[in-house]
Amino acid sequence: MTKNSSVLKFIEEMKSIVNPKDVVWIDGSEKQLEALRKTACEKNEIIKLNQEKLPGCYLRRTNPNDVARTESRTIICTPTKEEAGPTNNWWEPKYAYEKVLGIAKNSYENKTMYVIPYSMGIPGSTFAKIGIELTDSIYTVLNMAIMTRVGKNILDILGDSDDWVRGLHATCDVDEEKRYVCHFPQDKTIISVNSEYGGNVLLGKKCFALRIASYMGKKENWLAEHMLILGIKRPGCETKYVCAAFPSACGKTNFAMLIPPEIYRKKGYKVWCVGDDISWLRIGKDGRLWAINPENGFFGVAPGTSMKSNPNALISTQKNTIFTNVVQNLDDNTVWWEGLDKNPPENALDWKGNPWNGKTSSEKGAHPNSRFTAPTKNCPCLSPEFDNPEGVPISAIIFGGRRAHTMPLVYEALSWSHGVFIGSSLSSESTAASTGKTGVLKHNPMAMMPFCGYNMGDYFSHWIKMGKMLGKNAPKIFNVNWFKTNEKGDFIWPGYGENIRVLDWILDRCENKTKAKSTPIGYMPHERDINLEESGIKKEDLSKLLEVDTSAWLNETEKIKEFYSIFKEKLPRELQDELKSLIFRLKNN
Ligand code: OXD
Ligand code: MN
Repeated sequence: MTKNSSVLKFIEEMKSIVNPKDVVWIDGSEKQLEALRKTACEKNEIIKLNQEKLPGCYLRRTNPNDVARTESRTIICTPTKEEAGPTNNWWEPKYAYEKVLGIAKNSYENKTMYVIPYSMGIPGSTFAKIGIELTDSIYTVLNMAIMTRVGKNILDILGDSDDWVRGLHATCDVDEEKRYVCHFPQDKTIISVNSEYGGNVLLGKKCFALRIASYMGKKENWLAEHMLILGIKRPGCETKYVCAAFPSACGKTNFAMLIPPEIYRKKGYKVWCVGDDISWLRIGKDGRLWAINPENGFFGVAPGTSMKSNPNALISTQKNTIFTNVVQNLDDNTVWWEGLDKNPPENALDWKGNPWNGKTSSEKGAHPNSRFTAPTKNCPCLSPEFDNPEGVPISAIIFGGRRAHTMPLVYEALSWSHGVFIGSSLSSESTAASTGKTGVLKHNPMAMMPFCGYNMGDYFSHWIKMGKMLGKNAPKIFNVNWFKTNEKGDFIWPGYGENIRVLDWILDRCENKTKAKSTPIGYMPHERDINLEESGIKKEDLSKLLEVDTSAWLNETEKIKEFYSIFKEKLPRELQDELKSLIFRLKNN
């Protein structure tokens, strides 16, 4: 399929290590993909679902030890430890290559090597970058064919260039003790062994589009971020776009596909989804910040997705979708997960494939991190700009976490560097998207902690530098928190579609249509400026949501100080100054 010598050399090298029985190039054709689906069904790697109710849909059960990203075994392999920084696992590259290639050795024996040429972003556009993933897993091929733009045309665009990201995925024995996801940013190389779970093996996603791309962005003056992109059409205004960074499973997909409440819809509000997980941001010719979603599919968390919580996501999963680790309803060969509806199947198999009765079982049927891999094109609110190779201009950047206390519903940064400070001190209660305990408060700067491919102190400096380059064109930065709770532990803010009320204020601020209140933590809305019309939200609840508790905030600054200390001299002076100024403002309020 190609004469590109760097591609052929890489494949030969990897072949000599993993030792496949044959090599198949993925050309992107429906015919080839359909044949692969058939083979995977025959080998019981995937299960064909009811094709009348769920056309083109399949189910996959992964090994129960392999259900989430393994952060503790995700490694940045740079010549020095300092380049990887204090928040990443680090291995010296020579050691890493020997170790993981040693594990992968002969692991393709009697298996086919699939070569997947793919593009992150519209093939051939300024934003786009090319990768080639080698894998022994058809499930991985089928997922990559949804999540990225795959095919022969990518090799044509690549031509003779060796500017592409190398990827080797070896399923091996799915042994969790030998599972590693290694990144070599200098070599633009990713090697993943002993997993078959999405985030560990769909190498275009977190590995390339965030870890390797963040490193490229630093060198080339752009940003690769863990951010959704959405467009908001307000009556009488042109559509404006915002990016938002939330840690995994904090409702990013729901926010990206928000449906405004009826009263807003009647007025003419509409939200368009450009992306739900990753943004690549560049300074455009006009000096503004422009963003694309480099992916082509959604790899969304299934539990909790319903016609009520996110009809756009649910509709996106009704055709040509791969479900992973959800319940299989044996009566009609469809799927189910907790939170889909109040009618769990009685005659079913749980995510491990064991008999399961949703009416009587006390166990969950779907894994909390079970997923759907769905084409973006299925999304009813997909932005008409999704395929625009230039991307969309960004008016605001929003950070947010899952915080029961302290963080108000919304506040605005005083400046770009204050916004970088807010992003860098983002923290959230942990969820099931990665292995480890849930419900623990963790720092997660820009929601990038598990995804930054280099020293996070340098990453903060890069953000500061981007702000300087953007100058007066820099978008405003905001922080939101949908998850504040009352004394009983219940969420105060209803979230979901009602979040448009906060977006409305954010856009008013971006367009200089409303004044804000100055507080020690930043600009905040006057209560009258958050429209509660037909929301059922009480005024006193809004006051609680907009409260700034000085002593809780001073306590927060202590935690930030402690977190910052890990970056030592890499912490940019601007962020130290922002922390000092915040403490000063809180003490002198
Ligand atoms: C994801 C994640 O899968 O952030 O998007 O974990
Ligand atoms: Mn994510």
